[in-house]
Amino acid sequence: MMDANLNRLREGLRVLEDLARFTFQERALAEEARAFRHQVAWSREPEQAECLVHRDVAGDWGKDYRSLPYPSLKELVLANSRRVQEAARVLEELARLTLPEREELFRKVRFWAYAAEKKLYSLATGEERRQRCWRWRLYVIVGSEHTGGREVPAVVRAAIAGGAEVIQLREKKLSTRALYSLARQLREITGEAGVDLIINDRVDVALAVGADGVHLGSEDLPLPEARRVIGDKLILGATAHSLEEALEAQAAGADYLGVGPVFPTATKPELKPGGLKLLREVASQVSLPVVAIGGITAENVREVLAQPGVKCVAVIRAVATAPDVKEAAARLKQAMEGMGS
Ligand code: TZP
Ligand code: MG
Repeated sequence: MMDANLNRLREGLRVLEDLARFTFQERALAEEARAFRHQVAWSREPEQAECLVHRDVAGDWGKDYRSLPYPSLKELVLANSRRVQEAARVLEELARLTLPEREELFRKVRFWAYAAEKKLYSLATGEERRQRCWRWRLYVIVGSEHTGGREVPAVVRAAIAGGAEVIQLREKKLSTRALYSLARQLREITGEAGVDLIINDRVDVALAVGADGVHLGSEDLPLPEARRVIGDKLILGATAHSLEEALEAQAAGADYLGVGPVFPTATKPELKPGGLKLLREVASQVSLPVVAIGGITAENVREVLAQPGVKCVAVIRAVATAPDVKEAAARLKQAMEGMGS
């Protein structure tokens, strides 16, 4: 029993260590796991010899147990955190029986693994959210001020039919109730189409309608507070008008960055465009998906996607105010073909 649980403990610690080291680049966590692994490894005589004497692989029916496949990295994290916690608990109990001087070490490992599980799980869910954003190509922003007089839901349906993979609802003047009710309609439409729905500015409305995420700027809730409110599942997008803002937003926990305005835009005339240079700078210095925004059209989208690391563009007017929304989205998508990979 002791031999089996020491093996289990070391193996589980090694998986957590390598996840921290290679997948998440969390040096401190990886080094803690490594230190514990060395402390619990009875690689020295006489303990290891004693363990080996009692090892009976052929006679252990447990070797035929199989676990289920992991649907994602999260399950890999959970399974191995629990492997460590369980093995540490068994060893702690055995130590109380036969080796009281070792009990404290196993207890320490167990509590370390509870905290490591939380940290690695949160890193794994973040990775999953960002992977989702990396798949976006055409991000269409809609709001009742920019629909050319049409209903927002109709514009959204047409944008999706034309190839938008993500819709952002951006309303600056609606009452909370009106915004909520519109957001609910969009949730239904986007949900049926398998398209992501992001709500601009309003964490509460995003949560209330079960949106996929929320997009925040410098005048909205600070990103760490927003993350605390929305939890692990929702995507957190942030606006960056400069490299400094982009780096800050990344450090503060954003999952993707809306970077712009790239070109001059009548939608936000007060903002000075950062040009393709800003995009290039940001995309080369952050590891998050970058969504280029501001004045993007089917005519200039290829220049935007020619910037290394830029795969997705966000537009308001080029799609939402076009005479034929579906055709405009499809034309943009077509112009994007072969770019941004
Ligand atoms: N943020 C930076 S530019 C912009 C926003 C919301 C407006 C983009 O609108 P358009 O019509 O695609 O130029
Ligand atoms: Mg805002």
